[in-house]
Amino acid sequence: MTLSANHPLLDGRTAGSPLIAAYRGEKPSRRPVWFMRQAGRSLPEYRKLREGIGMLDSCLKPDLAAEITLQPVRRHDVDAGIFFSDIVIPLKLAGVDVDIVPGVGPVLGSPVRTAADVANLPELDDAALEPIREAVALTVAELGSTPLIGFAGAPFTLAAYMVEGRPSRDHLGPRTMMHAEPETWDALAAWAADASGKFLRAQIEAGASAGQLFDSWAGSLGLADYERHVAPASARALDAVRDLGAPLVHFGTGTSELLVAMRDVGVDVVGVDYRLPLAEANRRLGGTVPLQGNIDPALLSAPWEVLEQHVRDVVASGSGAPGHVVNLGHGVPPETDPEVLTRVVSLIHSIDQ
Ligand code: 1CP
Repeated sequence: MTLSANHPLLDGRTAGSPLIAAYRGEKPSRRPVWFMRQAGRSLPEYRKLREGIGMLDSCLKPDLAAEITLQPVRRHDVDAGIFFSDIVIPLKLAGVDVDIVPGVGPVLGSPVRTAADVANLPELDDAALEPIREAVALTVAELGSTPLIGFAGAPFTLAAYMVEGRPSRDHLGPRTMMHAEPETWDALAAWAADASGKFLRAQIEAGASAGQLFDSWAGSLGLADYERHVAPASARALDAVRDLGAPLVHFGTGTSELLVAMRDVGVDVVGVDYRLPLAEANRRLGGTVPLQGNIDPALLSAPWEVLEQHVRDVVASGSGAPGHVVNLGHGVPPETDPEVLTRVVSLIHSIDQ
């Protein structure tokens, strides 16, 4: 099935938007910007809505997820909404015992460590994705000509939580498994790819105009491991949505050495973290794809003059790429003053293209 005729990408709402034009390497009417984690704890209106409601519960209440997605778009004049959800939602909807513990992150009741654990993983039933489709439909009905970006976790980042059972720094569990038990690893990565692929497909079919695959922790891998044990599964997740024709973005942190391999899983746009100047990322990629990034989130709390110069440098560094969507080099820190984000958006829109 392809997109329905009344999808925002096909009915004239978002195809000409600055975000989609830049993602397609066309000249946008203004320089597009959005922020990873623009929804969430930096916004007082988010903290108020979330009072007394668990993170995963809030993702599964369609009216709440839609409202939280819309909050930063109304406030900041950003060029896209990012769907409010989490990379572990497809696990939860498949029936895996997972929760997001405040101050910690995703925690599994039983980590997935053996071939039997992997074989026992429940399949994600398409019908379980109904709350996601409903939330996306409510969101795009309000967004009008502003595109919604759907997302999913890449198999490595998801598997990192599944094997460790909780956030970890070095991701030793999954990195050991891919060498010690490659067949178990391949089966786990394929399971995660299929769950993420279905989650992303549900969002795009229901109205998202682009999709971003987050491989946040891929930077803990060397290039050989990435190419051999991870890239095929990431390509498999994206294979689930390619026929829909929505632009696809691939982002991870600490991935300066992986950018070419991350492009080669088959994406239209590469997200760059704050460590590598965009001009160097563009050189490594041979000028083949638009880039997204990469304001250092740490500078959001620096004096305005320092931040302004950094934003201008990022814009100048990205100007040689075939397209540039301004973003942060990772998510908005929760303690960020939201008025600073609004000011950054208006600065970016004011700089000549
Ligand atoms: O109660 C809260 O506010 C919990 C914080 C929170 C939020 C706001 C979590 C827990 N998830 C989310 C929403 C979320 N997660 C979004 C939508 C919001 C937006 O971007 O505006 C998205 C895109 C994600 C994706 C996500 N979840 C990633 C990839 C992006 C990234 O930041 O690298 C990852 C790694 C997760 C796992 C996760 N979920 C939550 C936390 C605190 C974490 C990270 C834990 C860790 O350090 O490993």
